[in-house]
Amino acid sequence: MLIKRPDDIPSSEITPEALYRSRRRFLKQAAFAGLAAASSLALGRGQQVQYQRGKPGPYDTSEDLTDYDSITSYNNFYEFGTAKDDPERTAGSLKTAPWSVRIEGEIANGGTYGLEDLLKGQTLEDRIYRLRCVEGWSMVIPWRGFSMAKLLKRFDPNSRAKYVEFVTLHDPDQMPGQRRSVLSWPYREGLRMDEAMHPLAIFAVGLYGKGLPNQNGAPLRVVIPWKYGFKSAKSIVAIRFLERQPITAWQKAAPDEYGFYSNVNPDVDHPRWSQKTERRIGEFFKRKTLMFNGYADQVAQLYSGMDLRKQF
Ligand SMILES: Nc1nc2c(c(=O)[nH]1)N[C@H]1C(S)=C(S)[C@@H](COP(=O)(O)O)O[C@H]1N2
Ligand SMILES: [Mo]
Repeated sequence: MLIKRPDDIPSSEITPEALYRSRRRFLKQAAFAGLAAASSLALGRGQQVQYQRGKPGPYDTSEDLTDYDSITSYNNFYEFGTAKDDPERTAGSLKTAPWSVRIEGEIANGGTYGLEDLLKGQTLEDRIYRLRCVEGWSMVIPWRGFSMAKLLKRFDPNSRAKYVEFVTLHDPDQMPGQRRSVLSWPYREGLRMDEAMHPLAIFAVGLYGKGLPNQNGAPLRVVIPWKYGFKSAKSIVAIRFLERQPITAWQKAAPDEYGFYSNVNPDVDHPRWSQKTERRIGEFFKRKTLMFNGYADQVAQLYSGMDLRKQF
């Protein structure tokens, strides 16, 4: 199906969500009726985004996509400010080419690799995943990316490599939010090796069939759909293979609130709010949050025998 930018209403007028939703529905019907080509239907700011949704793959959700405008204007990327619309406004200062990534730690082939080199031999795929932010909202995003396992294996991790750490760029000139110590910079995240090797884990280089906007973590970001959104480190410049579990930026900031695992789990409340429900961006009514963000059939076995209340 052809998906158009549904939103030709200025954001200042979006507040009545029901109106917004009925407009979306209208656009879908219009697309169905073959009227979508009429460019008058897509008047909003920025360019028009067309996206051909393919036959769903084994890991794709069939849920409606969150519209492009929301995915690219409602962001968490504290390096560019803490308000949701800061990254879209200010992430233009990030220079994403040339880009290189340091690969280090418990591996045979460490070194600094250019992004083109890392992409060599990888198959780019579109994956439609849910993203659940720990703050209680969610989106459905058509990522363009490639297998994390396939890239990691290329570096030949040795038997001591039990964890992998991802490090975001640290450069306050390009990332003005780093002049304030809201978090300990650079942003760091990590996974246990078997989690990183899971087929659902990807590196993204695009969304909606196009390149990744800076505010979404260009040119390379992590996507782990069964964990809270903050596990998905943006604009990464290092991948480190470690024997010991690393300490993530959020654990360092608030160890009682953010654990290393951070699996989406409706039964483990955040100390300051419930995680039982979520608001899908673009929808009015709340939804129930699903165990492992709806990916339990695929990932629950990674955690068998663990007490997920203690290892949250
Ligand atoms: N470097 C970095 N990565 C980050 C963040 C951040 O502040 N800095 N925010 C995280 C959080 S809290 C979420 S919910 C997702 C949001 O991704 P999106 O803006 O592409 O939806 O990015 C994650 N990755
Ligand atoms: Mo988040």
